[in-house]
Amino acid sequence: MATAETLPLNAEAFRNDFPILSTVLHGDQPLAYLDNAATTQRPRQVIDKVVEVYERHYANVHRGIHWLSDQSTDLFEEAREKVRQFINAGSAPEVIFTTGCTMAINLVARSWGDANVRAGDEIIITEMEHHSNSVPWHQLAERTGAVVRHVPITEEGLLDLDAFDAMVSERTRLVAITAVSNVLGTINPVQEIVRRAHDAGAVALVDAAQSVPHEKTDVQAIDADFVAFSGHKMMGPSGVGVLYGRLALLEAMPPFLGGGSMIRRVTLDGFEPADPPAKFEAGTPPIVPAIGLGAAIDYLNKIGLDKIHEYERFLTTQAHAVLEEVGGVRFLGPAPEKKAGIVSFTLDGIHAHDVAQILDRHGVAIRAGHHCAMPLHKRLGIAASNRASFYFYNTPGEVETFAEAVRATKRIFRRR
Ligand code: C6P
Repeated sequence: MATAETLPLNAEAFRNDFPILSTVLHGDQPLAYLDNAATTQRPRQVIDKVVEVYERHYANVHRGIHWLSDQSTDLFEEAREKVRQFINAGSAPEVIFTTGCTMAINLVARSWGDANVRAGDEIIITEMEHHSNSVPWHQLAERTGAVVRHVPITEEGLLDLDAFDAMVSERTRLVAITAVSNVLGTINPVQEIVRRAHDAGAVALVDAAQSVPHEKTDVQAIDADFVAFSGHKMMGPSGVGVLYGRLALLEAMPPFLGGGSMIRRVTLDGFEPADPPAKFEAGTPPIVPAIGLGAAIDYLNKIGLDKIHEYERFLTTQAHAVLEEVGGVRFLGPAPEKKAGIVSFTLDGIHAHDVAQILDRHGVAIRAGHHCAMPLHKRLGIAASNRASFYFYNTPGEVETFAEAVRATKRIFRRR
C-alpha cells in the first residue's frame, strides 16, 4: 500500500495537460473535480487529436474511394486496434464501437437476448447494478417472459456469492454483473462469477464502465462473453463506447440496428448482414470520438493502469480517513482495500443535495442523488447519497479540500 512518501505517481505532473483542471469558480475557488465516475476530463492530447482529425483527416469511413476517406478509415481502425490491445481481445472484430456502455448493453439485450432468451428463462443481475445493466434486462424479460433475479449484497457491500450459487441453475441463460459498483466502489470477483456462470451453461456479461478506466482489464482472462464500457469515463470524447463480444457469439447473433455499413448485400426482398464488427455498426459510426478514445488509451498506457489503480487506492484510503475525522459520516460500501476510487456517503441529518451544493461553493464537484442505482439505494434504506470519485489527476490536497468542505457543511447545519 502506497504512503504519501511512496506515491506511485505524481498527479501534479499530469494536471497541466488538462486545461479544465485550472478552472477557478465562484470568484476564487479552485476547481476540485471529484466526479470522475460520472465522466472524466480530457487532456490536451485527446482534445488536440480531435481537432487534428477534423482539420486534416475527416471523411466518412468504409465508404469513400478517395484519399481522405482512406485516412479517416485507417485512423478509425487504428483506434479499434488500440482498444483491442488495451483490453487484450483476441481479434479486432470482437471490438464493436457503440455510443456508450448503455448502448453496448442494450445491443446485447436486443440482439443476443431476443434470439436466445425464452419464457421461464432466468437472467441474474445484482442489487448493485447501474440502471444501464438492469433496465435492458427487465425490458428483455417483458418481451420474452423471462425472469430477472438479483444477487443480494452483504451488509459490508459485497456480493453474496453463496446466494449467487444458490440462484444459478439450468434455467439461468445470462449472468450480467458490474465489475465495479458505481456507488459502493466494490470491486467484484468477476472472473470467478463468470466461471460459475459458464459452469451452469449461462452466458456472462460484465459491465466494465467503472473498471476499464482504472485497472488493467484482460477480457480473455476474465473470459466473459460480453464486456461493455464507455469512452468518456476514460478521457475519451463522449459519444463512443465499446462492446467486446466473443467472436462465435457475435457471428451467430442477428444485427441490432439496420442501415448502411451493416450489410453485405441488400436486395428488394431483404438483406444479408456483414460480418462483425460492421454487422453491429449500422450507419455512420462515432468516427472522431473513437479516434479520440485511441488517443486517451495512448495517454493511459504511458502512465500504466497498475499505477493508476494503486494511486486511486491511496486517495480512497485518505478520503476515508479524513471523513472519519470529520465525523457523522456513513460510508456506503466496503473498506478502501476492497474498492475502487469511489467514496459514497451520507451525512447525518443533511440531505445529499444540500451537501453537494455547499461543496460546490468550495469549488468541490461531487455527485448527489441515486446515481442511477435506485434499487441499491432502496436496499441501503436511503433515497440519495453523495459520491466523490477520483482519477489519477486528483491530488491529496484536493481530498483535504473536500474534507474541509464537508466539515464546513456540518458547521452550517449545526447553526440552523
Ligand atoms: N454511470 C455515474 O455517475 P453511459 O452513461 O452509457 O456512459 O454509462 C452507463 C453506466 C453503466 N454502468 C455503470 C457501472 C456506470 O457507472 C454507468 C454510468 C455514471 O455513475 C453516469 S449515470
